[in-house]
Amino acid sequence: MSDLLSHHARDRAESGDRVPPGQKVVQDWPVLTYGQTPIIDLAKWRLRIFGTEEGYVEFTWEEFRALPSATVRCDIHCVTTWSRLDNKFEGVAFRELAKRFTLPPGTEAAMVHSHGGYSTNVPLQDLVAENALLAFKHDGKDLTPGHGWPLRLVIPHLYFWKSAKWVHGIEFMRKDRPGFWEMYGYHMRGDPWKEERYS
Ligand SMILES: Nc1nc2c(c(=O)[nH]1)N[C@H]1C(S)=C(S)[C@@H](COP(=O)(O)O)O[C@H]1N2
Ligand SMILES: [Mo]
Repeated sequence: MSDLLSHHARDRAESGDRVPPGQKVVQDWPVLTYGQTPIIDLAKWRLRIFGTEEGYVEFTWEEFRALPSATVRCDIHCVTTWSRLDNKFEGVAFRELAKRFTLPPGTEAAMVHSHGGYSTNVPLQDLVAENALLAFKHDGKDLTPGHGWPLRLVIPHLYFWKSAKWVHGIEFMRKDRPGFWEMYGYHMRGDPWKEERYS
């Protein structure tokens, strides 16, 4: 499935058709946050993975940063119609992280939890895509606090509200359920090429 997605992305890039319908390219990088930028202490920071066969798995910042990292070059598309081309994110691929726990059979989606209370649901098939990353750097520098430092999700093939900033938890779910914006009517998946903005 993910290979199919990336092939489609490549075909579109080659045809010069890189910007999804209804989007406009911006040169800067807007900060879009509902509420305040949380203040995070790395010494107390934990990434907690729950809903796995193990019960739950936890990483300190040092443990997380010791995992093999990956670089993803991608375009990002916000549902409020801006797109930013040619971003370079560095982090740990979700696929890589997922080698460290076992998902119960029939896991459909994950709820990604952020400091400050934001959450978003992401179908498992989108999390295991080759470009889905838990990112700590953008264009060679640590993320700024406004853009999600120390760690944010990046799922470039979905609208950017799915790319939760300040991630501290990933909860696996047998049955998908709506996160923060999804409860207000945003789409459960959010594919920009299909304009899955609202349900
Ligand atoms: N924790 C958290 N993550 C979030 C948001 C938020 O309000 N809180 N906003 C989302 C939305 S709507 C978008 S478009 C992107 C914006 O990311 P940026 O501020 O780095 O551009 O973050 C997403 N992740
Ligand atoms: Mo957004």
